[in-house]
Amino acid sequence: MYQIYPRSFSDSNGDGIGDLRGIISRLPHLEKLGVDVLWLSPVYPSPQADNGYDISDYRGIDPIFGSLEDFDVLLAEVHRHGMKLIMDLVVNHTSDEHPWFTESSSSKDNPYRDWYWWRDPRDGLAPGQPGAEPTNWESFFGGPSWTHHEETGQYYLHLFHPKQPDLNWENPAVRRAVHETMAWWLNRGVDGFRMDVINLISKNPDLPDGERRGPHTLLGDCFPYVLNGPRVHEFLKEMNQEVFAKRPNHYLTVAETPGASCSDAVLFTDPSRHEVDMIFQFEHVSLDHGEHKFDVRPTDSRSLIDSLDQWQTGLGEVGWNSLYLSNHDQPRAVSRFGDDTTYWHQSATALATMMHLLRGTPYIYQGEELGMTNFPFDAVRQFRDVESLNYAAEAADRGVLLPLVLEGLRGASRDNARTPMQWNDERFAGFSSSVPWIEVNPNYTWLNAESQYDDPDSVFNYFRALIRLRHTDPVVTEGSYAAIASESPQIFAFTRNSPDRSLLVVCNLSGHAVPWEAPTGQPVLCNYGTSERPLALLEPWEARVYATRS
Ligand code: ISL
Ligand code: CA
Repeated sequence: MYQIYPRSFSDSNGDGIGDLRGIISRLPHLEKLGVDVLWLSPVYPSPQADNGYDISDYRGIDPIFGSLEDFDVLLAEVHRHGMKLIMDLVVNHTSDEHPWFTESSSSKDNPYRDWYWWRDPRDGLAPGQPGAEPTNWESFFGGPSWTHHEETGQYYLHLFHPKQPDLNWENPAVRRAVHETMAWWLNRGVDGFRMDVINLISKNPDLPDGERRGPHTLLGDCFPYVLNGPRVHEFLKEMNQEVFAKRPNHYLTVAETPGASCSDAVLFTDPSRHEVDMIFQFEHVSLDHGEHKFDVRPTDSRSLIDSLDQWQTGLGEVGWNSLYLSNHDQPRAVSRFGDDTTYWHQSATALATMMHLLRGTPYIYQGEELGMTNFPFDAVRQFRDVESLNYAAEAADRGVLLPLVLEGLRGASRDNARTPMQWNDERFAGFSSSVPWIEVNPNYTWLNAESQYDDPDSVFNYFRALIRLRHTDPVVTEGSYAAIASESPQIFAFTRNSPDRSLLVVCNLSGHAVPWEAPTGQPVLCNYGTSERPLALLEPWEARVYATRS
Protein backbone atom coordinates (compact mmCIF):
# COMPACT_ATOMS: atom_id res chain seq x y z
CA MET A 1 0.00 0.00 0.00
CA TYR A 2 1.22 3.51 -0.77
CA GLN A 3 -0.29 6.61 0.80
CA ILE A 4 -0.51 9.80 -1.22
CA TYR A 5 -1.07 13.11 0.54
CA PRO A 6 -2.26 14.94 -2.58
CA ARG A 7 -1.52 18.45 -1.35
CA SER A 8 2.20 17.60 -1.12
CA PHE A 9 2.73 15.04 -3.88
CA SER A 10 2.94 16.81 -7.23
CA ASP A 11 1.61 20.13 -8.51
CA SER A 12 0.59 20.18 -12.20
CA ASN A 13 -0.66 23.75 -12.58
CA GLY A 14 1.89 25.80 -10.67
CA ASP A 15 -0.30 27.07 -7.82
CA GLY A 16 2.02 25.52 -5.24
CA ILE A 17 -0.49 22.83 -4.20
CA GLY A 18 -0.36 19.22 -5.35
CA ASP A 19 -3.31 17.96 -7.41
CA LEU A 20 -4.84 15.00 -9.25
CA ARG A 21 -3.17 15.74 -12.60
CA GLY A 22 0.11 15.87 -10.68
CA ILE A 23 -0.55 12.38 -9.31
CA ILE A 24 -1.36 11.09 -12.79
CA SER A 25 1.98 12.38 -14.07
CA ARG A 26 3.81 10.47 -11.31
CA LEU A 27 2.20 7.06 -11.74
CA PRO A 28 5.37 5.71 -13.44
CA HIS A 29 7.23 6.33 -10.15
CA LEU A 30 4.71 4.20 -8.27
CA GLU A 31 4.71 1.51 -10.90
CA LYS A 32 8.50 1.39 -10.83
CA LEU A 33 8.43 1.06 -7.07
CA GLY A 34 6.04 -1.85 -7.45
CA VAL A 35 3.18 -0.84 -5.16
CA ASP A 36 -0.21 -2.54 -5.50
CA VAL A 37 -2.69 -0.15 -3.93
CA LEU A 38 -2.80 3.63 -3.55
CA TRP A 39 -4.58 5.33 -0.67
CA LEU A 40 -5.51 8.93 -1.42
CA SER A 41 -5.87 11.29 1.52
CA PRO A 42 -9.05 13.41 1.11
CA VAL A 43 -9.57 15.30 -2.15
CA TYR A 44 -13.25 16.22 -1.62
CA PRO A 45 -14.54 19.81 -1.49
CA SER A 46 -13.39 21.25 1.82
CA PRO A 47 -12.72 24.58 3.51
CA GLN A 48 -9.29 22.99 4.33
CA ALA A 49 -9.39 23.76 8.04
CA ASP A 50 -7.66 20.38 8.52
CA ASN A 51 -6.24 19.90 5.01
CA GLY A 52 -9.31 18.16 3.64
CA TYR A 53 -10.25 16.08 6.71
CA ASP A 54 -13.12 18.58 7.01
CA ILE A 55 -15.41 17.67 4.13
CA SER A 56 -18.21 19.90 2.87
CA ASP A 57 -19.35 17.63 0.01
CA TYR A 58 -18.80 13.88 -0.08
CA ARG A 59 -19.49 13.59 -3.78
CA GLY A 60 -17.05 15.85 -5.51
CA ILE A 61 -13.46 16.98 -5.86
CA ASP A 62 -12.12 20.20 -4.41
CA PRO A 63 -11.16 22.61 -7.23
CA ILE A 64 -7.66 22.95 -5.74
CA PHE A 65 -7.16 19.28 -6.60
CA GLY A 66 -9.02 19.24 -9.93
CA SER A 67 -12.41 17.92 -11.03
CA LEU A 68 -14.41 14.72 -10.99
CA GLU A 69 -13.33 14.26 -14.59
CA ASP A 70 -9.69 14.38 -13.48
CA PHE A 71 -10.55 11.87 -10.79
CA ASP A 72 -12.05 9.46 -13.32
CA VAL A 73 -8.93 9.76 -15.46
CA LEU A 74 -6.72 9.12 -12.43
CA LEU A 75 -8.72 6.05 -11.46
CA ALA A 76 -8.63 4.65 -15.01
CA GLU A 77 -4.87 5.30 -15.21
CA VAL A 78 -4.23 3.66 -11.84
CA HIS A 79 -6.13 0.60 -13.02
CA ARG A 80 -4.32 0.62 -16.34
CA HIS A 81 -1.00 0.56 -14.46
CA GLY A 82 -2.25 -2.54 -12.64
CA MET A 83 -2.82 -0.81 -9.32
CA LYS A 84 -5.89 -0.19 -7.17
CA LEU A 85 -7.07 2.95 -5.45
CA ILE A 86 -8.79 3.46 -2.12
CA MET A 87 -10.38 6.66 -0.85
CA ASP A 88 -10.25 8.27 2.56
CA LEU A 89 -13.65 8.02 4.21
CA VAL A 90 -13.98 10.77 6.83
CA VAL A 91 -17.37 10.26 8.44
CA ASN A 92 -16.86 10.67 12.17
CA HIS A 93 -17.36 14.35 11.37
CA THR A 94 -18.12 16.66 8.47
CA SER A 95 -17.11 20.24 7.84
CA ASP A 96 -19.31 22.84 9.54
CA GLU A 97 -19.86 24.05 5.96
CA HIS A 98 -21.44 20.75 4.91
CA PRO A 99 -25.14 21.33 4.04
CA TRP A 100 -26.11 18.78 6.72
CA PHE A 101 -24.56 20.98 9.38
CA THR A 102 -25.90 24.19 7.85
CA GLU A 103 -29.37 22.66 8.16
CA SER A 104 -28.69 21.21 11.58
CA SER A 105 -27.53 24.50 13.03
CA SER A 106 -30.33 26.54 11.45
CA SER A 107 -32.88 25.79 14.21
CA LYS A 108 -33.58 23.42 17.07
CA ASP A 109 -36.44 21.76 15.22
CA ASN A 110 -34.77 21.35 11.84
CA PRO A 111 -35.01 17.70 10.69
CA TYR A 112 -31.19 17.59 10.55
CA ARG A 113 -30.80 18.81 14.14
CA ASP A 114 -30.25 15.29 15.40
CA TRP A 115 -27.58 14.52 12.79
CA TYR A 116 -24.99 16.09 15.12
CA TRP A 117 -24.45 16.24 18.90
CA TRP A 118 -26.25 19.30 20.31
CA ARG A 119 -26.49 19.88 24.07
CA ASP A 120 -27.48 22.68 26.44
CA PRO A 121 -24.89 24.52 28.51
CA ARG A 122 -24.16 23.04 31.92
CA ASP A 123 -26.87 23.82 34.48
CA GLY A 124 -26.70 27.28 35.94
CA LEU A 125 -23.75 28.40 33.84
CA ALA A 126 -23.92 31.18 31.30
CA PRO A 127 -23.28 29.84 27.80
CA GLY A 128 -19.87 30.71 26.46
CA GLN A 129 -18.28 30.97 29.90
CA PRO A 130 -15.40 28.52 30.58
CA GLY A 131 -16.72 25.33 32.13
CA ALA A 132 -20.23 25.78 30.69
CA GLU A 133 -19.53 23.14 28.04
CA PRO A 134 -21.79 20.07 28.31
CA THR A 135 -18.75 17.89 29.11
CA ASN A 136 -15.16 18.76 30.01
CA TRP A 137 -13.71 16.83 27.06
CA GLU A 138 -10.53 18.21 25.52
CA SER A 139 -10.44 18.10 21.73
CA PHE A 140 -7.72 16.17 19.88
CA PHE A 141 -6.35 19.49 18.67
CA GLY A 142 -6.40 21.14 22.12
CA GLY A 143 -9.10 23.34 23.70
CA PRO A 144 -12.68 22.30 24.51
CA SER A 145 -14.44 19.86 22.20
CA TRP A 146 -17.72 21.81 22.37
CA THR A 147 -18.42 25.12 20.68
CA HIS A 148 -21.29 27.37 21.61
CA HIS A 149 -23.69 28.28 18.83
CA GLU A 150 -25.18 31.70 19.57
CA GLU A 151 -28.24 31.49 17.32
CA THR A 152 -29.74 28.35 18.86
CA GLY A 153 -28.18 28.67 22.32
CA GLN A 154 -26.71 25.15 22.37
CA TYR A 155 -23.26 23.64 22.07
CA TYR A 156 -22.18 21.18 19.36
CA LEU A 157 -19.55 18.46 19.75
CA HIS A 158 -16.33 18.41 17.73
CA LEU A 159 -13.64 15.99 18.86
CA PHE A 160 -11.28 17.74 16.44
CA HIS A 161 -11.43 21.33 15.08
CA PRO A 162 -14.55 23.50 15.70
CA LYS A 163 -14.97 23.32 11.92
CA GLN A 164 -15.29 19.50 12.20
CA PRO A 165 -18.60 18.81 14.01
CA ASP A 166 -19.12 15.14 14.96
CA LEU A 167 -21.93 13.27 13.24
CA ASN A 168 -24.45 11.53 15.46
CA TRP A 169 -24.22 7.88 14.43
CA GLU A 170 -27.03 6.97 16.82
CA ASN A 171 -29.32 8.42 14.17
CA PRO A 172 -30.05 5.76 11.49
CA ALA A 173 -30.50 8.46 8.84
CA VAL A 174 -26.85 9.47 9.33
CA ARG A 175 -25.70 5.89 8.86
CA ARG A 176 -27.82 5.50 5.74
CA ALA A 177 -26.38 8.71 4.27
CA VAL A 178 -22.85 7.42 4.87
CA HIS A 179 -23.66 4.06 3.24
CA GLU A 180 -25.07 5.85 0.21
CA THR A 181 -21.94 7.97 -0.08
CA MET A 182 -19.76 4.88 -0.01
CA ALA A 183 -21.87 3.15 -2.65
CA TRP A 184 -21.57 6.23 -4.83
CA TRP A 185 -17.75 5.95 -4.86
CA LEU A 186 -17.79 2.20 -5.32
CA ASN A 187 -20.05 2.67 -8.33
CA ARG A 188 -17.47 5.08 -9.69
CA GLY A 189 -14.92 2.25 -9.51
CA VAL A 190 -12.85 2.82 -6.39
CA ASP A 191 -11.44 -0.27 -4.68
CA GLY A 192 -12.09 0.42 -1.02
CA PHE A 193 -11.70 2.84 1.86
CA ARG A 194 -9.36 3.93 4.60
CA MET A 195 -11.74 4.95 7.38
CA ASP A 196 -10.68 8.00 9.34
CA VAL A 197 -10.99 7.68 13.15
CA ILE A 198 -13.77 5.18 12.61
CA ASN A 199 -13.59 3.87 16.18
CA LEU A 200 -14.81 7.28 17.38
CA ILE A 201 -18.26 7.01 15.80
CA SER A 202 -19.97 5.46 18.82
CA LYS A 203 -19.91 7.74 21.85
CA ASN A 204 -21.05 6.77 25.32
CA PRO A 205 -24.52 8.42 25.05
CA ASP A 206 -24.44 9.50 28.71
CA LEU A 207 -21.55 11.83 27.84
CA PRO A 208 -19.76 11.59 31.20
CA ASP A 209 -17.03 14.05 32.18
CA GLY A 210 -13.47 12.79 31.78
CA GLU A 211 -10.62 12.75 34.23
CA ARG A 212 -9.12 16.24 34.54
CA ARG A 213 -5.91 16.73 32.52
CA GLY A 214 -4.28 18.44 35.49
CA PRO A 215 -4.53 21.31 37.96
CA HIS A 216 -3.88 23.94 35.27
CA THR A 217 -6.98 23.10 33.23
CA LEU A 218 -10.72 22.43 33.45
CA LEU A 219 -10.46 20.06 30.50
CA GLY A 220 -10.63 16.31 30.81
CA ASP A 221 -9.93 13.10 28.91
CA CYS A 222 -12.67 12.02 26.50
CA PHE A 223 -11.00 8.79 25.37
CA PRO A 224 -12.87 6.33 27.63
CA TYR A 225 -16.19 7.72 26.37
CA VAL A 226 -15.50 8.08 22.66
CA LEU A 227 -12.93 5.44 21.66
CA ASN A 228 -14.24 1.97 20.76
CA GLY A 229 -17.66 2.93 22.06
CA PRO A 230 -20.57 0.56 22.78
CA ARG A 231 -21.95 0.34 19.24
CA VAL A 232 -18.80 0.60 17.11
CA HIS A 233 -18.76 -3.08 16.08
CA GLU A 234 -22.49 -3.03 15.37
CA PHE A 235 -22.06 0.04 13.13
CA LEU A 236 -19.19 -1.52 11.19
CA LYS A 237 -21.07 -4.77 10.68
CA GLU A 238 -24.09 -2.86 9.48
CA MET A 239 -21.89 -0.90 7.07
CA ASN A 240 -20.47 -4.12 5.76
CA GLN A 241 -23.91 -5.59 5.31
CA GLU A 242 -25.39 -2.52 3.65
CA VAL A 243 -22.46 -1.52 1.45
CA PHE A 244 -20.08 -4.38 0.72
CA ALA A 245 -21.99 -7.62 1.18
CA LYS A 246 -24.32 -6.81 -1.69
CA ARG A 247 -21.46 -6.65 -4.20
CA PRO A 248 -19.56 -9.45 -5.91
CA ASN A 249 -16.07 -7.91 -5.48
CA HIS A 250 -13.95 -7.72 -2.39
CA TYR A 251 -13.22 -4.15 -1.39
CA LEU A 252 -10.26 -3.27 0.77
CA THR A 253 -11.03 -1.66 4.12
CA VAL A 254 -8.64 -0.30 6.70
CA ALA A 255 -9.91 1.36 9.85
CA GLU A 256 -7.94 4.05 11.62
CA THR A 257 -8.38 3.26 15.32
CA PRO A 258 -6.49 5.37 17.85
CA GLY A 259 -6.38 3.70 21.27
CA ALA A 260 -7.35 0.26 19.97
CA SER A 261 -5.71 -2.60 21.86
CA CYS A 262 -4.64 -5.83 20.30
CA SER A 263 -7.79 -7.56 21.54
CA ASP A 264 -9.91 -4.77 20.01
CA ALA A 265 -7.98 -5.38 16.79
CA VAL A 266 -8.93 -9.06 16.78
CA LEU A 267 -12.59 -8.04 16.98
CA PHE A 268 -12.27 -5.49 14.18
CA THR A 269 -10.33 -7.76 11.82
CA ASP A 270 -11.51 -11.32 12.46
CA PRO A 271 -12.75 -12.18 8.94
CA SER A 272 -15.68 -14.17 10.30
CA ARG A 273 -17.06 -11.01 11.97
CA HIS A 274 -17.27 -9.06 8.68
CA GLU A 275 -16.08 -5.67 9.92
CA VAL A 276 -12.81 -4.49 8.29
CA ASP A 277 -9.71 -6.10 6.76
CA MET A 278 -7.21 -4.39 9.04
CA ILE A 279 -6.73 -1.45 11.37
CA PHE A 280 -4.14 1.22 11.98
CA GLN A 281 -3.19 0.86 15.63
CA PHE A 282 -1.22 3.56 17.48
CA GLU A 283 0.79 1.79 20.16
CA HIS A 284 4.19 1.93 18.46
CA VAL A 285 3.76 5.54 17.33
CA SER A 286 2.95 6.65 20.90
CA LEU A 287 6.04 5.20 22.58
CA ASP A 288 7.87 8.51 22.34
CA HIS A 289 5.09 10.60 23.91
CA GLY A 290 5.85 12.01 27.35
CA GLU A 291 3.09 13.99 29.10
CA HIS A 292 1.64 14.72 25.66
CA LYS A 293 2.69 14.16 22.07
CA PHE A 294 4.84 17.33 21.83
CA ASP A 295 6.78 16.22 24.90
CA VAL A 296 8.95 13.99 22.75
CA ARG A 297 11.20 11.33 24.27
CA PRO A 298 13.48 9.24 22.06
CA THR A 299 11.91 5.87 21.22
CA ASP A 300 13.89 3.08 22.74
CA SER A 301 14.40 0.41 20.06
CA ARG A 302 13.57 -2.38 22.47
CA SER A 303 10.15 -0.94 23.26
CA LEU A 304 9.46 -0.62 19.53
CA ILE A 305 10.49 -4.25 18.95
CA ASP A 306 8.43 -5.50 21.91
CA SER A 307 5.38 -3.60 20.77
CA LEU A 308 5.54 -4.85 17.17
CA ASP A 309 6.25 -8.37 18.39
CA GLN A 310 3.17 -8.36 20.62
CA TRP A 311 0.95 -7.26 17.75
CA GLN A 312 2.43 -9.94 15.51
CA THR A 313 1.63 -12.59 18.08
CA GLY A 314 -1.71 -11.08 19.07
CA LEU A 315 -2.95 -11.10 15.48
CA GLY A 316 -1.09 -14.27 14.58
CA GLU A 317 -4.01 -16.70 14.48
CA VAL A 318 -7.00 -14.47 13.83
CA GLY A 319 -7.00 -11.00 12.33
CA TRP A 320 -4.47 -9.06 10.31
CA ASN A 321 -1.90 -6.30 10.90
CA SER A 322 -1.31 -3.18 8.91
CA LEU A 323 2.38 -2.37 9.10
CA TYR A 324 3.31 1.30 9.16
CA LEU A 325 5.83 3.67 10.67
CA SER A 326 4.79 6.77 8.74
CA ASN A 327 1.76 8.64 7.53
CA HIS A 328 0.62 12.26 7.15
CA ASP A 329 0.11 12.57 10.94
CA GLN A 330 3.47 11.21 12.05
CA PRO A 331 7.00 12.59 11.93
CA ARG A 332 9.29 10.93 9.38
CA ALA A 333 10.26 7.37 10.33
CA VAL A 334 14.00 7.64 9.63
CA SER A 335 14.26 10.74 11.85
CA ARG A 336 12.07 9.29 14.58
CA PHE A 337 13.05 5.63 14.85
CA GLY A 338 16.32 5.68 12.91
CA ASP A 339 19.23 8.07 12.54
CA ASP A 340 18.86 10.73 9.84
CA THR A 341 22.51 11.82 9.99
CA THR A 342 25.35 9.26 10.32
CA TYR A 343 23.32 6.17 9.46
CA TRP A 344 20.61 7.70 7.30
CA HIS A 345 20.78 5.09 4.53
CA GLN A 346 21.34 2.13 6.85
CA SER A 347 18.56 3.03 9.28
CA ALA A 348 16.00 3.90 6.59
CA THR A 349 16.58 0.51 4.97
CA ALA A 350 16.76 -1.45 8.25
CA LEU A 351 13.42 -0.05 9.38
CA ALA A 352 11.94 -0.87 5.98
CA THR A 353 13.25 -4.45 6.15
CA MET A 354 11.52 -4.95 9.46
CA MET A 355 8.19 -3.47 8.36
CA HIS A 356 8.04 -5.13 4.96
CA LEU A 357 8.86 -8.61 6.18
CA LEU A 358 6.58 -8.82 9.20
CA ARG A 359 3.22 -10.53 8.78
CA GLY A 360 0.59 -8.09 7.58
CA THR A 361 0.13 -5.42 4.93
CA PRO A 362 2.95 -2.86 4.70
CA TYR A 363 2.22 0.81 4.04
CA ILE A 364 4.65 3.28 2.50
CA TYR A 365 3.98 6.96 3.05
CA GLN A 366 5.07 9.19 0.15
CA GLY A 367 8.79 9.94 0.38
CA GLU A 368 9.48 7.13 2.83
CA GLU A 369 10.75 5.11 -0.15
CA LEU A 370 13.45 7.79 -0.58
CA GLY A 371 14.29 8.07 3.11
CA MET A 372 12.79 11.57 3.42
CA THR A 373 13.50 13.17 6.80
CA ASN A 374 11.98 15.60 9.28
CA PHE A 375 12.22 19.30 8.44
CA PRO A 376 14.66 21.58 10.32
CA PHE A 377 11.93 23.96 11.53
CA ASP A 378 13.24 26.99 13.40
CA ALA A 379 10.27 29.37 13.50
CA VAL A 380 6.55 29.04 14.21
CA ARG A 381 5.72 30.78 10.95
CA GLN A 382 6.99 27.75 9.02
CA PHE A 383 4.16 25.57 10.32
CA ARG A 384 0.81 25.13 8.57
CA ASP A 385 -0.89 22.37 10.56
CA VAL A 386 -3.71 23.48 12.83
CA GLU A 387 -2.65 21.04 15.54
CA SER A 388 0.91 22.42 15.57
CA LEU A 389 -0.25 26.03 15.52
CA ASN A 390 -2.76 25.41 18.33
CA TYR A 391 -0.07 23.75 20.40
CA ALA A 392 2.38 26.63 19.80
CA ALA A 393 -0.23 29.18 20.93
CA GLU A 394 -1.36 27.17 23.94
CA ALA A 395 2.21 26.43 25.10
CA ALA A 396 3.19 30.09 24.71
CA ASP A 397 0.15 31.01 26.86
CA ARG A 398 1.37 28.67 29.56
CA GLY A 399 4.73 30.43 29.48
CA VAL A 400 6.72 27.67 27.78
CA LEU A 401 9.80 29.26 26.21
CA LEU A 402 9.99 29.40 22.42
CA PRO A 403 13.07 27.17 22.00
CA LEU A 404 11.27 24.45 23.93
CA VAL A 405 8.07 24.86 21.95
CA LEU A 406 10.07 24.57 18.73
CA GLU A 407 11.88 21.51 19.99
CA GLY A 408 8.55 19.76 20.60
CA LEU A 409 7.24 20.78 17.20
CA ARG A 410 10.40 19.68 15.41
CA GLY A 411 10.05 16.26 16.96
CA ALA A 412 6.31 15.71 16.68
CA SER A 413 4.67 18.11 14.22
CA ARG A 414 2.57 16.53 11.50
CA ASP A 415 4.10 19.06 9.10
CA ASN A 416 7.31 16.99 9.07
CA ALA A 417 5.45 14.53 6.87
CA ARG A 418 3.70 17.15 4.81
CA THR A 419 6.61 18.95 3.14
CA PRO A 420 6.62 18.50 -0.64
CA MET A 421 7.68 15.24 -2.21
CA GLN A 422 11.29 15.53 -3.39
CA TRP A 423 11.36 14.57 -7.07
CA ASN A 424 14.64 16.10 -8.25
CA ASP A 425 17.26 18.73 -7.42
CA GLU A 426 15.61 21.54 -9.36
CA ARG A 427 13.92 24.51 -7.72
CA PHE A 428 11.14 23.41 -5.31
CA ALA A 429 12.38 19.82 -5.71
CA GLY A 430 10.42 19.40 -8.93
CA PHE A 431 7.20 19.43 -6.90
CA SER A 432 5.91 22.69 -8.34
CA SER A 433 6.98 25.52 -10.60
CA SER A 434 6.10 28.10 -7.95
CA VAL A 435 6.43 28.58 -4.19
CA PRO A 436 4.80 25.57 -2.49
CA TRP A 437 2.18 25.93 0.26
CA ILE A 438 4.74 24.62 2.76
CA GLU A 439 8.52 24.81 2.49
CA VAL A 440 10.55 22.12 0.75
CA ASN A 441 13.06 20.34 2.97
CA PRO A 442 16.47 21.90 2.14
CA ASN A 443 18.00 18.43 1.78
CA TYR A 444 16.19 17.98 -1.57
CA THR A 445 19.44 18.91 -3.35
CA TRP A 446 20.82 15.43 -2.59
CA LEU A 447 17.76 13.57 -1.29
CA ASN A 448 15.40 13.17 -4.24
CA ALA A 449 13.83 10.50 -6.42
CA GLU A 450 15.74 11.23 -9.61
CA SER A 451 19.13 10.74 -7.96
CA GLN A 452 18.02 7.36 -6.62
CA TYR A 453 16.50 5.66 -9.66
CA ASP A 454 19.77 4.57 -11.27
CA ASP A 455 21.75 4.03 -8.10
CA PRO A 456 21.56 0.31 -7.31
CA ASP A 457 22.34 1.04 -3.65
CA SER A 458 19.68 3.71 -3.16
CA VAL A 459 16.96 3.58 -0.53
CA PHE A 460 14.43 3.54 -3.38
CA ASN A 461 15.97 0.46 -4.98
CA TYR A 462 16.14 -1.28 -1.62
CA PHE A 463 12.39 -0.69 -1.19
CA ARG A 464 11.89 -2.16 -4.66
CA ALA A 465 13.82 -5.25 -3.63
CA LEU A 466 11.66 -5.66 -0.52
CA ILE A 467 8.50 -5.34 -2.57
CA ARG A 468 9.83 -7.78 -5.16
CA LEU A 469 10.53 -10.29 -2.40
CA ARG A 470 6.96 -9.97 -1.13
CA HIS A 471 5.61 -10.40 -4.65
CA THR A 472 7.69 -13.46 -5.44
CA ASP A 473 7.98 -15.34 -2.15
CA PRO A 474 4.65 -16.46 -0.68
CA VAL A 475 6.22 -17.02 2.74
CA VAL A 476 6.32 -13.22 3.08
CA THR A 477 2.60 -12.82 2.49
CA GLU A 478 1.36 -16.04 4.04
CA GLY A 479 3.98 -17.41 6.40
CA SER A 480 3.53 -17.45 10.14
CA TYR A 481 5.65 -15.30 12.44
CA ALA A 482 7.98 -16.44 15.19
CA ALA A 483 10.28 -14.21 17.23
CA ILE A 484 13.85 -15.27 17.91
CA ALA A 485 15.29 -14.33 21.28
CA SER A 486 18.49 -12.33 21.11
CA GLU A 487 21.00 -11.19 23.67
CA SER A 488 21.25 -7.64 22.41
CA PRO A 489 18.09 -5.68 23.17
CA GLN A 490 18.38 -3.67 19.95
CA ILE A 491 18.20 -6.70 17.70
CA PHE A 492 14.89 -7.67 16.19
CA ALA A 493 15.15 -11.20 14.80
CA PHE A 494 12.25 -13.27 13.57
CA THR A 495 11.37 -15.99 11.13
CA ARG A 496 8.52 -16.30 8.67
CA ASN A 497 7.50 -19.86 8.10
CA SER A 498 5.47 -22.00 5.77
CA PRO A 499 5.48 -25.81 5.67
CA ASP A 500 8.22 -25.89 3.03
CA ARG A 501 10.15 -22.71 3.54
CA SER A 502 11.50 -20.22 6.12
CA LEU A 503 12.96 -16.75 6.02
CA LEU A 504 15.13 -15.44 8.81
CA VAL A 505 15.06 -11.66 9.24
CA VAL A 506 17.42 -9.82 11.54
CA CYS A 507 17.65 -6.08 12.08
CA ASN A 508 20.08 -4.22 14.27
CA LEU A 509 18.10 -1.18 15.39
CA SER A 510 21.06 0.67 16.80
CA GLY A 511 24.05 2.70 15.70
CA HIS A 512 26.53 0.20 17.21
CA ALA A 513 27.90 -3.04 15.87
CA VAL A 514 26.47 -5.89 17.96
CA PRO A 515 27.46 -9.53 18.31
CA TRP A 516 25.18 -11.92 16.48
CA GLU A 517 25.74 -15.38 15.13
CA ALA A 518 24.78 -15.55 11.49
CA PRO A 519 24.00 -18.62 9.42
CA THR A 520 26.64 -19.38 6.81
CA GLY A 521 26.02 -18.51 3.17
CA GLN A 522 24.84 -15.43 1.38
CA PRO A 523 21.82 -13.49 2.58
CA VAL A 524 18.89 -13.10 0.19
CA LEU A 525 18.86 -9.44 1.02
CA CYS A 526 21.04 -7.16 3.12
CA ASN A 527 21.27 -3.39 3.36
CA TYR A 528 25.09 -3.66 3.41
CA GLY A 529 25.14 -5.70 0.16
CA THR A 530 24.44 -9.38 -0.42
CA SER A 531 27.95 -10.81 -0.67
CA GLU A 532 29.03 -12.90 2.36
CA ARG A 533 28.57 -10.96 5.60
CA PRO A 534 30.52 -11.22 8.88
CA LEU A 535 29.46 -14.30 10.82
CA ALA A 536 29.78 -12.93 14.33
CA LEU A 537 28.40 -9.40 14.26
CA LEU A 538 25.94 -7.01 12.70
CA GLU A 539 27.10 -3.56 11.61
CA PRO A 540 25.21 -0.44 12.81
CA TRP A 541 21.62 -0.62 11.53
CA GLU A 542 22.44 -3.68 9.49
CA ALA A 543 19.49 -5.77 8.30
CA ARG A 544 19.77 -9.21 6.72
CA VAL A 545 17.37 -11.74 5.33
CA TYR A 546 18.30 -15.42 4.92
CA ALA A 547 16.38 -18.27 3.36
CA THR A 548 16.99 -20.91 6.01
CA ARG A 549 14.90 -23.72 4.52
CA SER A 550 14.13 -23.90 0.85
O1 ISL B 1 -2.14 13.33 14.84
C1 ISL B 1 -2.92 13.24 15.74
C2 ISL B 1 -3.10 14.27 16.74
O2 ISL B 1 -2.09 14.13 17.69
C3 ISL B 1 -3.74 12.08 15.86
O3 ISL B 1 -4.33 11.94 17.10
C4 ISL B 1 -4.80 12.22 14.80
O4 ISL B 1 -5.61 13.30 15.05
C5 ISL B 1 -5.62 10.98 14.82
O5 ISL B 1 -4.74 10.01 14.38
C6 ISL B 1 -6.77 11.08 13.85
O6 ISL B 1 -6.30 11.35 12.58
C7 ISL B 1 -7.19 11.44 11.53
O7 ISL B 1 -8.30 12.27 11.80
C8 ISL B 1 -8.03 13.65 11.99
C9 ISL B 1 -7.10 14.24 10.94
O8 ISL B 1 -6.65 15.50 11.37
C10 ISL B 1 -5.92 13.36 10.68
O9 ISL B 1 -5.14 13.89 9.64
C11 ISL B 1 -6.47 12.00 10.33
O10 ISL B 1 -5.47 11.10 9.93
C12 ISL B 1 -9.37 14.34 11.94
O11 ISL B 1 -10.03 13.98 10.76
CA1 CA C 1 -1.96 22.56 -8.17
